[in-house]
Amino acid sequence: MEHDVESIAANFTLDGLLTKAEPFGGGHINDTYSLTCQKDGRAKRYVLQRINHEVFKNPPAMMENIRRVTEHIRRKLQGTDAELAARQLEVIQTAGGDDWFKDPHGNYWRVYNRIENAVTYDTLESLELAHEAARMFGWFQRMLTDLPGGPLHETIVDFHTTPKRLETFGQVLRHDPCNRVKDVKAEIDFVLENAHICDVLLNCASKGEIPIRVTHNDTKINNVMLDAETHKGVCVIDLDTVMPGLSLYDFGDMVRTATSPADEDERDLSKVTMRMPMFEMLVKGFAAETHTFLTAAEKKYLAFSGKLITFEQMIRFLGDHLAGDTYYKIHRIGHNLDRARTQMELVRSIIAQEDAANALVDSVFAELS
Ligand code: GN1
Ligand code: MG
Repeated sequence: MEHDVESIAANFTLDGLLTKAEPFGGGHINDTYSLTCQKDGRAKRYVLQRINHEVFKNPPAMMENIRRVTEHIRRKLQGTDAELAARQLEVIQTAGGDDWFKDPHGNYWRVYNRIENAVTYDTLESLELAHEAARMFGWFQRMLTDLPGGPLHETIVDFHTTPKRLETFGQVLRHDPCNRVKDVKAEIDFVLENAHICDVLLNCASKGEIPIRVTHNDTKINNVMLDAETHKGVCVIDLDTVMPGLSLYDFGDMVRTATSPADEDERDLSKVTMRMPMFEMLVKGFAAETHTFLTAAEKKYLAFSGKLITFEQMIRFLGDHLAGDTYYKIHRIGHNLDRARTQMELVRSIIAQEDAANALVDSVFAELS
């Protein structure tokens, strides 16, 4: 292992004796380890992470957000569903009472409880799973509509400010540090052709039609944990980017990650498509939890948000490819380009089905009202 995980783990108030530490998970940003402790013949597991402080510039502020959000959710659930409350993420403190530990190299670390008997999926195969996963992200937003204590910290500034993403992309395009622009003309043309969609939601927000809410902002479908046996939603994880945002960003990233049967980096683009029945389940699941508080504009742009967030992700992956793969972890040469191409294909598929998707959204909300 790259880090001295055992001595780092020793700084946290773990319950029992640490017996195992191993790399865990497939996130693109942080380094994650699974920890197993033993106490009285019983195993207790934790998740240890090194926070990528190149990406998250202020880890203590991020951890303050996460503490506020997780405590609020747990407190609310304790009154209604104590069993579910016990299966939420909890920030494990250091012996000194901090939510993070800074090692001598300047790395920030944190520990969560491991959510047991729960599973995640990178792609979804059943309609029931899609409904439940989307309901959970809607539930998460609903749980946080009354978060006390003022706005959360912006853990990454302009994270979903798509016009800014486009601007950054334009800079790397002009600079072309790795001489890769010449090989991706078709992808660049696609970005330029669709650039006009970037500011649609922000224009609505500036007119007051779409409110700023507490949102998750990284609603990859594998950030929902479902009970391993019943497949009922348990909790939402990866709270690094929970901050002020638009509800539609969360819906959009679900469309991106749950409607296609293909992985995010699939090279066979014929497999990449927005499956309308999956989209329908996402709408129904999300709407079930949110229809009471979403505004008319939020409902209107639900289908659009899938296109926007997938397009934004394409810009981010393609930009990182052109920049020389400095942001996302890659596991092969051209990995970010593969990822960008999948996003492009998915945007195309969403565009081809846009009218049907909009009609479907309307009918789902009409039924609920
Ligand atoms: C990153 O680290 P991970 O896998 O949760 C990224 C998301 C992207 C995603 C694409 C902080 O998420 O915004 O949508 O990769 N997180 C950050 O797979 O940039
Ligand atoms: Mg993440």
